[in-house]
Amino acid sequence: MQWQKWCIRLGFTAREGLVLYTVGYWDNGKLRSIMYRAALAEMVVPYGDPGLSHNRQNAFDAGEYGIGMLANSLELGCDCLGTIRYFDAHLVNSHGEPFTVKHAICLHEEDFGTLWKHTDWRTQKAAVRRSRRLVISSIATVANYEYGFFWYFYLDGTIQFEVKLTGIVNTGAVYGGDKPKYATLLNDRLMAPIHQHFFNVRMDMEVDGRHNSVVEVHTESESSGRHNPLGNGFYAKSTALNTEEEAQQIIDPFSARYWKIVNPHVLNEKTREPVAFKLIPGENVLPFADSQSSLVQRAGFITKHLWVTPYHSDELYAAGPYPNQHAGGAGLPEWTRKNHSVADTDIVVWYTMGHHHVVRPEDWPVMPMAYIGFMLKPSGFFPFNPSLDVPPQSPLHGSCEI
Ligand SMILES: [Cu+2]
Repeated sequence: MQWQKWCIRLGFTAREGLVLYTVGYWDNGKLRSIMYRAALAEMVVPYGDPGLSHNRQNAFDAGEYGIGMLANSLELGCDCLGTIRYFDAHLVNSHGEPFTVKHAICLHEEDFGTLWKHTDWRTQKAAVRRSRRLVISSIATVANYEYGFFWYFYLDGTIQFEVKLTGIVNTGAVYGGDKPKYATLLNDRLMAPIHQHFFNVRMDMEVDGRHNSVVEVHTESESSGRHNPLGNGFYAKSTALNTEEEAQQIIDPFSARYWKIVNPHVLNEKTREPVAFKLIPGENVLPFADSQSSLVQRAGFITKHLWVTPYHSDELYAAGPYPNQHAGGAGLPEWTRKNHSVADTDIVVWYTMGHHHVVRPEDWPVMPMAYIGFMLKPSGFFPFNPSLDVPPQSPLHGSCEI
């Protein structure tokens, strides 16, 4: 499909649900590639109650259930508003029989506030443009929970992935009237255990071509001395992540860490720096389960937020192809053991994000939507703001451009 300057192919699989292929952006008459393939690669929901009936709860919602298998048929006017294009998903059940999930994918455009604005204080003249985004979404019901998977494409070249969490929290009975340590009381008979929702998204990157590298960027304070007389200095420091081991990273919000996917062979026409997209983490957390626990052994991908691997056609799922009752160690920890080079090659970027859920009484009996996600933003991919050419709106009164 094409929308504004975006060009994207859509797919849908039983295990991953939504799959995006060949994500590109029309730039001055040339279609520039950004990602070859992107999809949810695994999910796991560890619960924190060590009690008998809860200590084995850790569903791998993608690898065990299949997010695509559980997709809802979306309803116009309920799940999505406005001008909608729906896509059906054609899948095969466990008996090998084909079936169709009608309206499994919703495609629509929505207003997203102000794209950019400036008022010239000398002349009091203002220019303003509205932001719009293309939304590609699908919602799955995994037993008690609902997960919405939303890709957003913006006019300024930004890509966003967001998971929306709703549905009914997992609960247990309360015995003896004690205040539960590992759960939130919902009423005098019912509690909801503390838990986490981990998602891993696999992105086969292709920023302006197949061979890419990854760079870690964080900000440091300048040392004191004559070169920093007023002590105000700080700067962004870049470090190339050349191997799979170096590329195993966690977020660091206090140093404003992000990661750039660069193409060392294509330079920005203004800055002469390699073109890049940056991965900006959102909310995130690490697991609290013991590193030797069955859960962490089987879901090793949750111990790091960033993984980078050289492309391999059978490496699609972060916890390995068959996580159900697996002894552990499969997937990303196994593939990266040989510490391959990930510099200037066909790379796959895997991002793990964890939503931490200390249940609130207000999450009962049905949970208001919670959100977790990340952004991919052009960072030296364009020579300047690519949304300068967005036309002004036609307002009801007056003009958006005086
Ligand atoms: Cu939850």
